[in-house]
Amino acid sequence: MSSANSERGKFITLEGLEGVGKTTNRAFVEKLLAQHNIDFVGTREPGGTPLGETLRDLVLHSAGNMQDETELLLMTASRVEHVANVIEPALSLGQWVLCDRFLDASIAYQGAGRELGINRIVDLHTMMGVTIEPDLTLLLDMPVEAGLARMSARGQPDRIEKETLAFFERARAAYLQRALEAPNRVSVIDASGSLESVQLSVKAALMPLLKTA
Ligand code: T5A
Repeated sequence: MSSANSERGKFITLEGLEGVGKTTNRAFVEKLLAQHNIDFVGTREPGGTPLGETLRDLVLHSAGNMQDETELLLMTASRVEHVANVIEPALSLGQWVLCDRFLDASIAYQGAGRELGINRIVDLHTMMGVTIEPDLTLLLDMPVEAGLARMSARGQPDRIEKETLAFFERARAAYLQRALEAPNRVSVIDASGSLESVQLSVKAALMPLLKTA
Protein backbone atom coordinates (compact mmCIF):
# COMPACT_ATOMS: atom_id res chain seq x y z
CA MET A 1 0.00 0.00 0.00
CA SER A 2 1.14 3.52 -0.65
CA SER A 3 2.35 5.50 2.32
CA ALA A 4 0.19 8.26 3.78
CA ASN A 5 0.58 11.60 2.04
CA SER A 6 -0.36 15.20 2.66
CA GLU A 7 -3.40 15.20 0.37
CA ARG A 8 -6.64 14.65 2.26
CA GLY A 9 -8.06 11.14 1.92
CA LYS A 10 -11.50 10.23 0.60
CA PHE A 11 -14.38 9.29 2.86
CA ILE A 12 -16.64 6.47 1.61
CA THR A 13 -19.69 5.18 3.47
CA LEU A 14 -21.84 2.09 3.01
CA GLU A 15 -25.50 2.43 3.88
CA GLY A 16 -28.75 0.51 3.68
CA LEU A 17 -31.18 -1.51 5.76
CA GLU A 18 -30.56 -4.79 7.56
CA GLY A 19 -29.32 -7.65 5.39
CA VAL A 20 -28.72 -5.67 2.19
CA GLY A 21 -25.07 -6.78 2.11
CA LYS A 22 -23.08 -3.91 3.63
CA THR A 23 -20.62 -6.16 5.47
CA THR A 24 -20.21 -8.42 2.43
CA ASN A 25 -19.58 -5.47 0.12
CA ARG A 26 -17.32 -3.72 2.60
CA ALA A 27 -14.90 -6.62 2.18
CA PHE A 28 -15.20 -6.27 -1.61
CA VAL A 29 -14.51 -2.50 -1.52
CA GLU A 30 -11.53 -3.08 0.80
CA LYS A 31 -10.11 -5.49 -1.76
CA LEU A 32 -10.57 -2.92 -4.54
CA LEU A 33 -8.86 -0.20 -2.50
CA ALA A 34 -5.95 -2.51 -1.77
CA GLN A 35 -5.67 -3.42 -5.48
CA HIS A 36 -5.37 0.31 -6.22
CA ASN A 37 -2.62 0.69 -3.61
CA ILE A 38 -4.80 3.00 -1.55
CA ASP A 39 -3.94 3.26 2.13
CA PHE A 40 -7.26 3.04 3.96
CA VAL A 41 -8.98 2.49 7.29
CA GLY A 42 -12.03 0.23 7.36
CA THR A 43 -14.43 0.94 10.21
CA ARG A 44 -18.08 0.92 11.29
CA GLU A 45 -20.82 2.67 13.23
CA PRO A 46 -21.99 2.49 15.82
CA GLY A 47 -18.50 1.57 16.98
CA GLY A 48 -15.08 2.10 15.46
CA THR A 49 -13.41 3.16 18.74
CA PRO A 50 -13.17 1.29 22.07
CA LEU A 51 -15.79 3.59 23.62
CA GLY A 52 -17.89 3.44 20.44
CA GLU A 53 -17.93 -0.37 20.56
CA THR A 54 -19.14 -0.22 24.18
CA LEU A 55 -21.86 2.24 23.12
CA ARG A 56 -22.75 -0.13 20.23
CA ASP A 57 -23.27 -2.96 22.67
CA LEU A 58 -25.43 -0.75 24.89
CA VAL A 59 -27.59 0.61 22.09
CA LEU A 60 -28.11 -2.72 20.28
CA HIS A 61 -28.32 -5.12 23.20
CA SER A 62 -29.65 -3.33 26.31
CA ALA A 63 -32.58 -5.11 27.87
CA GLY A 64 -35.80 -3.25 28.62
CA ASN A 65 -37.14 -0.08 27.11
CA MET A 66 -34.86 2.62 25.80
CA GLN A 67 -36.13 6.07 24.96
CA ASP A 68 -35.80 6.90 21.26
CA GLU A 69 -33.90 10.05 22.21
CA THR A 70 -31.45 7.97 24.26
CA GLU A 71 -30.87 5.75 21.24
CA LEU A 72 -30.15 8.83 19.13
CA LEU A 73 -27.77 10.27 21.71
CA LEU A 74 -25.84 6.97 21.99
CA MET A 75 -25.50 6.74 18.18
CA THR A 76 -24.36 10.37 18.09
CA ALA A 77 -21.91 9.94 20.97
CA SER A 78 -20.34 6.99 19.16
CA ARG A 79 -20.05 9.17 16.00
CA VAL A 80 -18.48 12.10 17.86
CA GLU A 81 -15.77 9.78 19.23
CA HIS A 82 -15.32 8.11 15.86
CA VAL A 83 -14.94 11.31 13.85
CA ALA A 84 -12.52 12.86 16.34
CA ASN A 85 -10.36 9.80 16.99
CA VAL A 86 -10.44 7.79 13.77
CA ILE A 87 -12.05 9.41 10.74
CA GLU A 88 -10.61 12.94 10.80
CA PRO A 89 -7.08 11.87 11.79
CA ALA A 90 -6.97 9.28 8.99
CA LEU A 91 -8.31 11.66 6.33
CA SER A 92 -5.85 14.34 7.43
CA LEU A 93 -3.00 11.87 6.95
CA GLY A 94 -4.19 11.16 3.41
CA GLN A 95 -5.68 7.76 4.24
CA TRP A 96 -9.07 6.87 2.81
CA VAL A 97 -11.82 5.87 5.23
CA LEU A 98 -14.40 3.21 4.42
CA CYS A 99 -17.18 3.28 6.99
CA ASP A 100 -20.06 0.82 7.38
CA ARG A 101 -22.87 3.34 8.19
CA PHE A 102 -22.63 7.02 9.18
CA LEU A 103 -24.96 10.01 9.64
CA ASP A 104 -27.39 8.86 6.91
CA ALA A 105 -28.16 5.87 9.17
CA SER A 106 -29.23 8.16 12.04
CA ILE A 107 -31.37 10.15 9.63
CA ALA A 108 -33.00 6.99 8.28
CA TYR A 109 -33.38 5.02 11.54
CA GLN A 110 -33.81 7.66 14.25
CA GLY A 111 -35.08 10.55 12.11
CA ALA A 112 -37.57 8.59 10.00
CA GLY A 113 -37.84 5.13 11.59
CA ARG A 114 -38.29 6.48 15.13
CA GLU A 115 -39.97 9.62 13.72
CA LEU A 116 -37.71 11.96 15.72
CA GLY A 117 -37.49 14.29 12.71
CA ILE A 118 -34.70 14.62 10.21
CA ASN A 119 -33.94 18.27 11.00
CA ARG A 120 -33.41 17.41 14.67
CA ILE A 121 -30.80 14.82 13.72
CA VAL A 122 -28.97 17.25 11.45
CA ASP A 123 -29.15 20.05 14.03
CA LEU A 124 -27.83 17.77 16.80
CA HIS A 125 -24.83 16.77 14.71
CA THR A 126 -24.11 20.37 13.76
CA MET A 127 -24.29 21.30 17.44
CA MET A 128 -21.83 18.49 18.27
CA GLY A 129 -19.44 19.66 15.54
CA VAL A 130 -19.99 16.64 13.29
CA THR A 131 -20.17 18.39 9.93
CA ILE A 132 -18.01 16.10 7.80
CA GLU A 133 -19.71 14.67 4.68
CA PRO A 134 -18.72 11.52 2.83
CA ASP A 135 -17.24 11.93 -0.66
CA LEU A 136 -19.23 8.89 -1.75
CA THR A 137 -22.06 6.93 -0.16
CA LEU A 138 -22.94 3.52 -1.56
CA LEU A 139 -26.59 3.02 -0.67
CA LEU A 140 -27.47 -0.66 -1.02
CA ASP A 141 -31.18 -0.79 -1.60
CA MET A 142 -33.70 -3.62 -1.84
CA PRO A 143 -37.23 -4.34 -0.61
CA VAL A 144 -37.35 -4.43 3.19
CA GLU A 145 -38.76 -7.94 3.51
CA ALA A 146 -36.12 -9.42 1.21
CA GLY A 147 -33.32 -7.91 3.33
CA LEU A 148 -34.89 -9.14 6.55
CA ALA A 149 -35.26 -12.61 5.02
CA ARG A 150 -31.50 -12.69 4.36
CA MET A 151 -30.98 -11.90 8.04
CA SER A 152 -33.40 -14.53 9.31
CA ALA A 153 -30.80 -17.30 9.16
CA ARG A 154 -28.82 -15.45 11.83
CA GLY A 155 -29.21 -15.87 15.58
CA GLN A 156 -31.17 -13.66 17.95
CA PRO A 157 -32.16 -10.28 16.44
CA ASP A 158 -30.85 -7.17 18.21
CA ARG A 159 -33.11 -4.37 19.54
CA ILE A 160 -33.39 -2.64 16.19
CA GLU A 161 -33.71 -5.78 14.06
CA LYS A 162 -36.88 -6.55 16.07
CA GLU A 163 -38.57 -3.42 14.66
CA THR A 164 -41.72 -3.45 12.54
CA LEU A 165 -41.94 -3.48 8.75
CA ALA A 166 -43.41 0.04 8.90
CA PHE A 167 -40.29 1.25 10.79
CA PHE A 168 -37.99 -0.15 8.10
CA GLU A 169 -40.18 1.18 5.27
CA ARG A 170 -39.88 4.69 6.74
CA ALA A 171 -36.12 4.25 7.07
CA ARG A 172 -35.81 3.02 3.47
CA ALA A 173 -37.87 5.95 2.16
CA ALA A 174 -35.63 8.40 4.06
CA TYR A 175 -32.49 6.79 2.62
CA LEU A 176 -33.90 7.09 -0.92
CA GLN A 177 -34.89 10.70 -0.26
CA ARG A 178 -31.31 11.44 0.87
CA ALA A 179 -30.10 9.97 -2.43
CA LEU A 180 -32.51 12.17 -4.39
CA GLU A 181 -31.29 15.26 -2.54
CA ALA A 182 -27.58 14.46 -2.97
CA PRO A 183 -27.25 12.58 -6.27
CA ASN A 184 -23.57 13.47 -6.63
CA ARG A 185 -22.71 11.94 -3.25
CA VAL A 186 -25.13 9.02 -2.93
CA SER A 187 -25.04 6.17 -5.41
CA VAL A 188 -28.04 3.85 -5.13
CA ILE A 189 -27.10 0.24 -5.79
CA ASP A 190 -29.77 -2.37 -6.46
CA ALA A 191 -28.84 -4.92 -3.79
CA SER A 192 -31.51 -7.48 -4.69
CA GLY A 193 -29.57 -9.24 -7.45
CA SER A 194 -26.79 -11.81 -7.26
CA LEU A 195 -23.69 -10.87 -5.30
CA GLU A 196 -21.78 -10.74 -8.57
CA SER A 197 -24.18 -8.19 -10.11
CA VAL A 198 -24.18 -6.08 -6.94
CA GLN A 199 -20.39 -6.03 -6.89
CA LEU A 200 -20.27 -4.94 -10.54
CA SER A 201 -22.49 -1.97 -9.62
CA VAL A 202 -20.40 -1.19 -6.54
CA LYS A 203 -17.24 -1.21 -8.63
CA ALA A 204 -18.80 1.06 -11.28
CA ALA A 205 -19.90 3.55 -8.61
CA LEU A 206 -16.42 3.59 -7.07
CA MET A 207 -14.50 3.99 -10.30
CA PRO A 208 -14.62 7.80 -10.62
CA LEU A 209 -13.21 8.15 -7.09
CA LEU A 210 -10.59 5.43 -7.61
CA LYS A 211 -9.36 7.29 -10.70
CA THR A 212 -8.50 10.26 -8.47
CA ALA A 213 -6.12 8.14 -6.35
N1 T5A B 1 -28.11 2.21 13.43
C1 T5A B 1 -26.81 2.46 13.10
C2 T5A B 1 -28.97 3.25 13.75
O1 T5A B 1 -30.13 3.02 14.09
N2 T5A B 1 -28.52 4.54 13.68
C3 T5A B 1 -27.23 4.84 13.36
O2 T5A B 1 -26.86 6.03 13.34
C4 T5A B 1 -26.34 3.75 13.04
C5 T5A B 1 -24.91 4.06 12.68
C6 T5A B 1 -26.20 -1.53 13.29
C7 T5A B 1 -27.61 -1.27 13.69
O3 T5A B 1 -27.64 0.04 14.22
C8 T5A B 1 -28.59 0.82 13.51
C9 T5A B 1 -28.75 0.15 12.18
C10 T5A B 1 -28.57 -1.31 12.52
O4 T5A B 1 -29.82 -1.81 12.95
P1 T5A B 1 -25.13 -3.23 11.72
O5 T5A B 1 -24.50 -4.48 12.16
O6 T5A B 1 -24.26 -2.18 11.21
O7 T5A B 1 -26.02 -2.81 12.95
O8 T5A B 1 -26.22 -3.33 10.62
P2 T5A B 1 -26.89 -4.52 9.94
O9 T5A B 1 -27.67 -4.00 8.81
O10 T5A B 1 -27.66 -5.31 10.96
O11 T5A B 1 -25.63 -5.31 9.36
P3 T5A B 1 -25.57 -6.73 8.95
O12 T5A B 1 -24.14 -7.17 8.89
O13 T5A B 1 -26.40 -7.54 9.86
O14 T5A B 1 -26.21 -6.69 7.48
P4 T5A B 1 -25.48 -6.31 6.16
O15 T5A B 1 -24.08 -5.96 6.47
O16 T5A B 1 -26.24 -5.35 5.37
O17 T5A B 1 -25.55 -7.68 5.35
P5 T5A B 1 -24.44 -8.83 5.18
O18 T5A B 1 -23.39 -8.40 4.27
O19 T5A B 1 -24.06 -9.33 6.53
O20 T5A B 1 -25.33 -9.87 4.41
C11 T5A B 1 -26.46 -10.51 5.02
C12 T5A B 1 -26.59 -11.94 4.43
O21 T5A B 1 -26.95 -11.83 3.05
C13 T5A B 1 -25.99 -12.50 2.23
C14 T5A B 1 -24.72 -12.58 3.06
O22 T5A B 1 -23.91 -13.65 2.67
C15 T5A B 1 -25.29 -12.73 4.47
O23 T5A B 1 -25.61 -14.07 4.71
N3 T5A B 1 -25.85 -11.69 1.01
C16 T5A B 1 -26.42 -12.03 -0.15
N4 T5A B 1 -27.15 -13.09 -0.51
C17 T5A B 1 -27.59 -13.12 -1.80
N5 T5A B 1 -27.33 -12.15 -2.73
C18 T5A B 1 -26.59 -11.08 -2.41
N6 T5A B 1 -26.37 -10.12 -3.31
C19 T5A B 1 -26.10 -10.98 -1.06
N7 T5A B 1 -25.37 -10.04 -0.40
C20 T5A B 1 -25.23 -10.48 0.86
